[in-house]
Amino acid sequence: MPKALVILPTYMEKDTLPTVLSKVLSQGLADVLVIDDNSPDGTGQIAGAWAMRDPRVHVMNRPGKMGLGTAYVAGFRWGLERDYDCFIEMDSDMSHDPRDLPRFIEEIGKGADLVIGSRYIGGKISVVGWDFRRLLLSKFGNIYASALLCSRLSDLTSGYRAFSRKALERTALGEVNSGGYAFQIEMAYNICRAGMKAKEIPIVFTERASGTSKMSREIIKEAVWLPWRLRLRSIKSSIRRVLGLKKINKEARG
Ligand SMILES: Nc1nc2c(ncn2[C@@H]2O[C@H](COP(=O)(O)OP(=O)(O)OP(=O)(O)O)[C@@H](O)[C@H]2O)c(=O)[nH]1
Ligand SMILES: [Mg+2]
Repeated sequence: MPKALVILPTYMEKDTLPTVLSKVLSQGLADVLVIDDNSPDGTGQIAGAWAMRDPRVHVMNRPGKMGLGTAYVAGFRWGLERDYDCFIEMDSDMSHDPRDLPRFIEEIGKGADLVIGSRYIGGKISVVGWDFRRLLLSKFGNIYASALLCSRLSDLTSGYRAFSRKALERTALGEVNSGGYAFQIEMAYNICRAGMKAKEIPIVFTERASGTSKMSREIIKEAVWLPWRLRLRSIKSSIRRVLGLKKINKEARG
């Protein structure tokens, strides 16, 4: 079984983090890295106290709110420097069910490079507690991004997912600079474009019971522009490749 690390980014999650930690750890399948951005509600201290009494828990404290994307990149780098083979992203607000963990780890063990926990497999919607507006935003966002990026994945923005070590080693993490949902789209796109194996498994997403969402207008705007930015980037790299080939051919002839 691959050695797994669950990465939990936290900002103001003091009410839910203890439950998430105990449910994840009770599975006995993974270590945990909490990445806290100096939450004013003391979430970082809760995580720190937990790490003192359980060697499977690690904490990275950052000086201020720096965004979900950079938190995950920092977590991936931390895990890559150690001997983990499976890196799992999970929200710390109990929206993602820790009982799904074995399925993610199993798929990575079977050779997948990216396993996405999808809320929309087979045209179904597996979300509990969202109002119609929020559902529409998520569903439309996925249709929009998939269409522009020609992706067959049903849930590009899902934040419950697992990566293989290979997937992260082959991704230029320094070039991934999205903050919110766009980060999830960008990572999935990079991995699929590199020809690595992506798989979706069904999950049920449950709206957070306490705390507040960090979703903002900026995060939505970033996700709207990202597919265009990615398309442009791939066109540029194709042009560079063609020009490079032409130059090599010319040099070979001359
Ligand atoms: N370290 C860190 N964690 C963050 C940051 N922004 C969000 N998070 C965490 O990332 C996870 C997802 O954020 P949420 O606010 O739940 O966003 P969401 O799940 O997309 O939105 P909701 O469905 O409204 O909950 C949660 O565990 C947050 O605490 C950040 O800037 N830094
Ligand atoms: Mg959430």
